[in-house]
Amino acid sequence: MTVVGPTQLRSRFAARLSELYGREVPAYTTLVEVSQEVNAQVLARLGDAAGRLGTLERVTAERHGAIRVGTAAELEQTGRIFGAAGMYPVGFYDLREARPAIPVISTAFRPVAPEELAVNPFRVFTSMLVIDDRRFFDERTESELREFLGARTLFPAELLELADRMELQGSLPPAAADRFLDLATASFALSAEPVDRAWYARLEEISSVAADIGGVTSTHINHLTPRVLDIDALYERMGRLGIEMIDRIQGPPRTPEGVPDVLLRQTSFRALAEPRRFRDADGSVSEGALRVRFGEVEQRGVALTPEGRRRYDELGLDGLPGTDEALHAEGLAYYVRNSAGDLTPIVYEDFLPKSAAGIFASNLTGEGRSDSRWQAAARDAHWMRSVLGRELHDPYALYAIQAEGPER
Ligand code: OOG
Ligand code: NI
Repeated sequence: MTVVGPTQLRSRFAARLSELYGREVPAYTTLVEVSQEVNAQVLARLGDAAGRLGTLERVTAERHGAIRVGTAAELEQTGRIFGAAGMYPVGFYDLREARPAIPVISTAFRPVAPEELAVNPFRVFTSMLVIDDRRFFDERTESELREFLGARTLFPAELLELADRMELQGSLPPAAADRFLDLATASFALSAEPVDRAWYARLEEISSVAADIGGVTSTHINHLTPRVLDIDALYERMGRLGIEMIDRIQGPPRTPEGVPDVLLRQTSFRALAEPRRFRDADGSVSEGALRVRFGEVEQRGVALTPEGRRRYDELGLDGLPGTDEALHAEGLAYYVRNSAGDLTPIVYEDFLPKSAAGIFASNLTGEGRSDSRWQAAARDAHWMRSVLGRELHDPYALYAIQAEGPER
């Protein structure tokens, strides 16, 4: 009987969630199938060069998910569950600054060591509602949200105990690992619990993201994203299959053949109407539908340095040279030199706030409402670190270590 370590737990967790989401949102399965067809074609066309941003095994298994929570305590618990699977918080994103503004702050849980990323880079973009931000929530709504969120339990105590045991001991016996996976996967399934119609509608007027988080008694995967090696080919093919995609690909434009891809390009299909049960003021329960969950796909390129990123944010791709050698020599992107002396790009493992806001926005049901006369509630990376009770990694520091090799 061999024990289960965090790496295996993460691979199995990603596979279990993928299976769950495929059952819940069948169009996701189509997206995964089309991604795999496109990846096979790119491999046939480019041969070994197709693997320059990760092996085909890595890319085929690669997923990111998104979840949304409501309180600091829920975020801390999320950190423990993902920590058990070797996924740690990286980066701080403030989507309240986006247009339209979304009342959340976010981080991404992911592996940080290159060997772990190479095996299974599963990452989960995790957002937390900022209920004391007066631009969105008045005093009464804040206190009602506090009460509603304080009364719910997202994760059973047994799951948190197993997670803590895994982090403390570095492994779990097989039966305990199975139990962890059952409980963790179930925590992210769509709940059949009726939604309070009036409460949900009230929050939805402020923001549909606020309603999705604070209007229901559980959390759920909001989307799950496979990785594709040619997102333009995928976009076109999904259109031909009759699946309505958002109107554009977010992030940098397509680069000409031979020019390195940078950062992250993403697109999604629109949230689908899913049957949900509602409870009315008189206590009666009826069937209805909500459009919340969607499918997304992404293509990843080389990670940019702070200077490369500054140029990209200011000038787009025009601000960057078109070869690996020049990107490396000018200190604009991260590479490692392999034994043959060639440059291997370091994959961008994180997210882009503008694209994230675009992904959120394309699936909002209404404009939402915010009052700019109020000050923003103060939130930053330090705040998030203290809530998580664990290190909040700086993505650039991780890429720099990867590029330079471990310090001796
Ligand atoms: C998260 C949206 C951000 C991405 O890929 O940029 C995201 C959400 O909808 O909860 O997943
Ligand atoms: Ni996403």
